[in-house]
Amino acid sequence: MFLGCGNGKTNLRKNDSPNIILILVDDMGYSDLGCYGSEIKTPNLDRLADQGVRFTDFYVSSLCAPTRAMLLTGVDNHQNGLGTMPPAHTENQYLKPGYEGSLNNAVATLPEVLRNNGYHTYMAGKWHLGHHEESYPTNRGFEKSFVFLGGGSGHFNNVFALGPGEEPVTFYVKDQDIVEKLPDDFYSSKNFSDEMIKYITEQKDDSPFFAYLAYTAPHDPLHVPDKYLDKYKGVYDSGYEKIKKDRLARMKEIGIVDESVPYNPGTGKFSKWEDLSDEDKKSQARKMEIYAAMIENLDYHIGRVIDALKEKGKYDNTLIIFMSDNGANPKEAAFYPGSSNDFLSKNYDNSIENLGKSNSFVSQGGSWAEVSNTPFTYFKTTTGEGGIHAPLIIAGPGAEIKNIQKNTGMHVCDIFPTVLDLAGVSRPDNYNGNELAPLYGISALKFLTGNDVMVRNTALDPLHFEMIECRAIIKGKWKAILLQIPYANEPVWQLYDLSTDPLEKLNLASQEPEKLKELINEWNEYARNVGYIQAKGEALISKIGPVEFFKYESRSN
Ligand SMILES: [Ca+2]
Repeated sequence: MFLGCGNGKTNLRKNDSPNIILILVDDMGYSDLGCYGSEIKTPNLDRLADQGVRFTDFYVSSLCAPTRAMLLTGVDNHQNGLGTMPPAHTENQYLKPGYEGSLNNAVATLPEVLRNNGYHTYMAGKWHLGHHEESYPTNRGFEKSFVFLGGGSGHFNNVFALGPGEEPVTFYVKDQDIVEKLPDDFYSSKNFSDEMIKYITEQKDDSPFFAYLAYTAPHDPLHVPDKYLDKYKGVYDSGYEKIKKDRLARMKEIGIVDESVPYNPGTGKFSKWEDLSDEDKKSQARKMEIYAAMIENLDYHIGRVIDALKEKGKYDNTLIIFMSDNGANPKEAAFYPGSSNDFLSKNYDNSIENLGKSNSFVSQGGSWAEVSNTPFTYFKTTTGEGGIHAPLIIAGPGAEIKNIQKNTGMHVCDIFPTVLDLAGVSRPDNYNGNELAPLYGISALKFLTGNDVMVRNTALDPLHFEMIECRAIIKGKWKAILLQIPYANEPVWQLYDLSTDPLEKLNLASQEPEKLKELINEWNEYARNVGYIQAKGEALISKIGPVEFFKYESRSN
């Protein structure tokens, strides 16, 4: 019997608790892995998928930091501090409870709970959950860490901000110390893996470990080491639509999507291949070549971590969870706060022959993002299926169920209680003297051990979403969704039947007004319960600037 860990000083975990590695990748679309239908070579992750379970209906937030906050706490993002993602706060949201912009004191993190129960806790990768010292990973449960604090940066050693508005949060931290200079041969996926391998292999005792490996690839800027630059040469010359069709066919062959799922022409908001000039076709194909190479490189480095576990004899007792934090990103580099096409052309060499190098800055862009999110519509930032639907693989001790699993009702908040259950550890009621917010997540243990047919029956226990004013609720086969302009023509609730229309094409709002009303009422009740604060007016950063904006944590104390 495993008791609650109370204030967490006693060691009540099982003697054979597994090691746990949580691997997160950034902005990778639903169909970008070989085992999810991609032409991109991901042999290590495909092998992992063969050994474990692949989910086809795993839901996340539409943006990086809120997903990360829910992953590490099991608590809804409006209660854990990421009610919105900095720097999107409007003045009426700024510094309000649940909108702190960093993990708040109403949550205990996975590493905090596991460490108090005898686990070693390591992190390498992107944090994005607070940039002041009190929010560093080492102050939120990690024993050792090497992290990038902000939302993104160049992947090589010339650290630069995504845009001038993100400069105050663009830096690396090793444990408690700001890293002044990265090694000359630094590349994000390589060095995060190196660091994690070091933590795991240098561990002196046999206690289990929890390792959070949060890669920044394939988030933009699209950067890849020289050796990988030409791995996908020519592969994307056939254009968006052909690649999308090929992926859909493979997804059907593998069994990721049903035979009945139609080809998705997309939102129509981005270019078609046939409309591009020859020069644009070349640069578009080149961008996707680099994006694909980043994912193959990522898979290679994940393989190195797995090999290190095998060499240490730890692989068999290690549970590995792999996921993406949100759908593929349609925005171009000029979108980031403070950036512009003029700023980019002054600061980067984006000539076609230089793409992928350390002094270039391009993004995947809308048309390719829609390919990455095949078969779904929409993308990162939206609550459309392409924004909140992510690949999820779980393999190792405790994951007895295998193969592709559909209709599981699995949400990112469920990872927290699932990991604790697998470790044989309970979440305390309070932590550091603070009462904790309720868990949104529910444990998938029964499902993973074959003792239940789903994680959550969403018909009885719906899933709710809100980020940057895009909203959604999924209840059984129904999904009500409210998208903002420009993703929708006007911000009104729409209704879809996901069982027959997973592409969200046929709005049933006028045919099923009662059903829609029921779902809107339930979403409103959810919003009230979690303390959602509707954004009013412009983002505050545009008024006070990034330096003032990012002082938020110290001002809230
Ligand atoms: Ca992301």
